[in-house]
Amino acid sequence: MGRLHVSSLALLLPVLASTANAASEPSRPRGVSPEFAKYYKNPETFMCISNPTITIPVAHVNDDYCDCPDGSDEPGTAACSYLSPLSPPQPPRGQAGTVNDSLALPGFHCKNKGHIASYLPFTNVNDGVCDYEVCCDGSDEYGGVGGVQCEDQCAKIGKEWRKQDEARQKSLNAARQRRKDLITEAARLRKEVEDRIQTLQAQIEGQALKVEGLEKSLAEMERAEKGKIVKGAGKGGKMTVLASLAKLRIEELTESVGRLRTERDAAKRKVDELEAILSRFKEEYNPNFNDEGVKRAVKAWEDYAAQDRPGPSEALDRDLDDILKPDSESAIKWEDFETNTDESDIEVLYRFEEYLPAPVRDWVDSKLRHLRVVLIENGILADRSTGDAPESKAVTDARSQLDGAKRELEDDKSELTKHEQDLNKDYGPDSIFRSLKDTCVEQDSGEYTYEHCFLKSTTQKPKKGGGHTAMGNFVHITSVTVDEDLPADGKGLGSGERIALKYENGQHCWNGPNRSTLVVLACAEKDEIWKIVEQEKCVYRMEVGTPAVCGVEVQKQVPEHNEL
Ligand code: MAN
Repeated sequence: MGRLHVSSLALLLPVLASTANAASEPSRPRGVSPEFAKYYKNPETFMCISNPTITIPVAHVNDDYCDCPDGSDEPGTAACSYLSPLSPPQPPRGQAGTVNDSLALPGFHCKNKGHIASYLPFTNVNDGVCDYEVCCDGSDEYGGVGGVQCEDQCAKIGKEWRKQDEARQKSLNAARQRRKDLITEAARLRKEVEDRIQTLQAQIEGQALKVEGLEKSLAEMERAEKGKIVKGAGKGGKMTVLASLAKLRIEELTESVGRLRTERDAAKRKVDELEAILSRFKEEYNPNFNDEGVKRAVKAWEDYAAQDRPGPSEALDRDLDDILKPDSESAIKWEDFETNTDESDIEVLYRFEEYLPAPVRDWVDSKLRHLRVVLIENGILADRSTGDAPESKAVTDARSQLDGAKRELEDDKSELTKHEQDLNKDYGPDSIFRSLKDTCVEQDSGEYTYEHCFLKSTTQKPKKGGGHTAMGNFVHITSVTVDEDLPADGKGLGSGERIALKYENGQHCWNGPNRSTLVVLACAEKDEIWKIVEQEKCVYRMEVGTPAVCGVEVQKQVPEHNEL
């Protein structure tokens, strides 16, 4: 709002105490707030507030001459304004000032009826300018002879302010609700992590037992393997070769049987078709035509049809089906022959127990196995299961099962560590940033579009295209003290302690540091970037609005050692 400038002559005019704008409350001199009224009650004398030993006649209050060292005798003029702090006036203090040459009063009190009372710096009192922004009632100017008459605009200004305030309150309520939702969501996400931790812990317990069991069974299998006499040097004996040749041959034969069956079925369909034609021919020909050729043909067909020609039996077809089925139960289990088949033929000969009667053979076999293992384990017999000899499929399977189980166990353990660390991470007040994590907002500024992804990164994207520049990755939550005028739309930091997010180690700046960004947050109805400043080369600061910080009391951060 513009200020009304008037002749400076008015400033020279003496101002009478308790005259303008205070008619309804004669006991309170002009410019005195209810808070300080008690100091001005005595009808005879006035004691300077901070220096009560100094007393002056009441007539000297507001006489435009500064008598008290704390300026308290001039609450309604600018006479003591040289004592004034430059700006802004201090908020009302419960207790009057005690330092001698500083003002006892926070400023000139404007009653602003119909709006909100406030203090104006004494330097602005009776200066010929109506300071409606603070004093909407115009009481800051002496309206007497030669003074400036400022009309009371509180009704209009107050109405407008209330309208805006209502909108502000509405927006603030929406922001608060959004913050509540974010907190609920954050708690849900945290619970999810806690549940996952529980599941993983149980899973890890079970998995560890499984690994233990598999280790045991592998060890047992390997031990049993050592006892097998039929281990070869790994090159494979004749049995192996024979088995693989037989497998190949059988595969070829199976393929041929399949092909032949298909051909047979096709031929049969053809014969059936031809037989149908001839049969119809016999039914339909005219025997009265004495055509010898036709008669011979009919006779030949009758002879052919009279013969008994059995077709392929269903049982045979079923057998063929079984042979051709790749997973048929009756199929030979080649793996049984392919594994462990690296025995040498000589070794087969040495399995003499196979020549013994069954009961004796079993007994001898078990004793021999045990003896072999003992001899191997005591270094008397060479361990032929080691070296380049391939191990049995059973052992390979057991090993790969064990490896798989170990891998799963390790995966679960590292996921558990990740979640446990996450629970200890700082996600801000009420863990609210847990629900905003990775949420991104963008804003154009100059030749770039800037992006901020909460707790993740900041990025600079050239509007004309081209590569993006990383401006930092999230490091920690901190706080900063700010002191800025709040714009009319409320989209700014204001003053006080604010939560800030630090992003470091972005793309290296030529002839400079790695890019970094400090994102300072203030309350807003929705997440948005308000302002981006490159404070120094490649050191950025973003001002971001978010409901996440609405109503949050921020504690001032203890400065880090290197900042002292
Ligand atoms: C780019 C941008 C700027 C930065 C310069 C430094 O142009 O990242 O913000 O100042 O590089 O060379």
